[in-house]
Amino acid sequence: MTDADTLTAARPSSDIDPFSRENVLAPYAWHQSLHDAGPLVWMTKYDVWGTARYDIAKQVLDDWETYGSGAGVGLANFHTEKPWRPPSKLLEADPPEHTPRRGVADGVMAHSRLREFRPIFAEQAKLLVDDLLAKGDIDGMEDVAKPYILKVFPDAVGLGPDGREQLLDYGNMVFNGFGPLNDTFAASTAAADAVVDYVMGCCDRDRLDPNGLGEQAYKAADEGIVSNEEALFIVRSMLSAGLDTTVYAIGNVLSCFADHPDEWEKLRADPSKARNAVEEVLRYDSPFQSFFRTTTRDVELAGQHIPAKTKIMMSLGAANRDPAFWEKPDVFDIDRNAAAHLGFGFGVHHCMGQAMARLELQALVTEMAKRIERIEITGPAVRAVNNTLHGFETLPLRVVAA
Ligand code: OVM
Repeated sequence: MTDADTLTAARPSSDIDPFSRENVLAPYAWHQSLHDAGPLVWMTKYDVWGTARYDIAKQVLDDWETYGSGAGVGLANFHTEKPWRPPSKLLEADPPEHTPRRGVADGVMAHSRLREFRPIFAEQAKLLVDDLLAKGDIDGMEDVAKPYILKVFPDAVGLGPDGREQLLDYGNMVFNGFGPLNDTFAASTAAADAVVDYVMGCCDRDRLDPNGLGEQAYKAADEGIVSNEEALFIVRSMLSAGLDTTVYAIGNVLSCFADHPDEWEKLRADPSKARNAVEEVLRYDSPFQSFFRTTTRDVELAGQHIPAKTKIMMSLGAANRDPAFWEKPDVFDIDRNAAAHLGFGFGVHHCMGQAMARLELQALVTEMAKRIERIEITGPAVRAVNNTLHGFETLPLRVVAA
């Protein structure tokens, strides 16, 4: 093909609204049509490009110079639209500004540093499973995901005990805010002022436990690696990204195993499979559904000419089931190698909290696998409505002791 051919190649387009209520509740059908429409598809509803393809999503994520984050990683284009909150100094920034901040955040959240949390999370998981087995009939969100994460993660960062449920309200807003400012977003901002005040207060150095992870970011500011304001924003990033994501992930873990009792049996037979089982859940039913980048220059991608300052949506949930990359993508199999999923993103912005998320999830899944024989769905599970996250609002379950 010559350049001229490429430039006149048909432009696949789609009128799918990835953020409509029906589509966030049930993404897999439209993922399929987006995938089938082409590698890169013009989304007429929002005037952005979109991809459901693993290779394209990864290529975009891997090239921060061409596909930047500074104009926002949601639908809003900061070149022309005002961000709804002051942008993240990690997520919504590019090198070189991003680099020292990310270095500090990586140091704080490094796996080597987090290992000390393993026995603490295991102990919390044990207490939680005691409680679940005493109850028998439970809600996967209210009784498992939320209490566990609201205990272990804010404890690790160094927050006080009061008001923590507001972290989930904040996250709900943040993740809706990566989509359009639609009814879903509006509904989540009802108590915005109080919730934002609470979260920003939590980022204050004086309020953080000196032994927690938040204080570590400020220590880097003492050393002059980042400014105090940047340290505060690193803590804000932890509190923005660290709660709802893992809460939704736990709900998806429970639903996957309730729906696939044979896979639960496999895990019970060898709880050391918890590690890969967690990755497979993140692939098969990704809590994190989509992110955007913005072109920093004119570029050719998948045969399309894309001008500078154009948004590209990467449907990570779809990429994680792309049949061109995964064998039998719609099969939930805890023995498959799921490590290459894009649920934590890829490239310079890949999830800074992934070691933490894995430790939290693995501790809980391991304890459950050792002590719970069966997880059964006992009533209608209700999916949550969120512009970016995919998970449950309610998940009625019965757990049966081994
Ligand atoms: C941040 C942030 C917020 C939400 C998600 C995220 C997935 C980062 O404030 O930096 O990464």
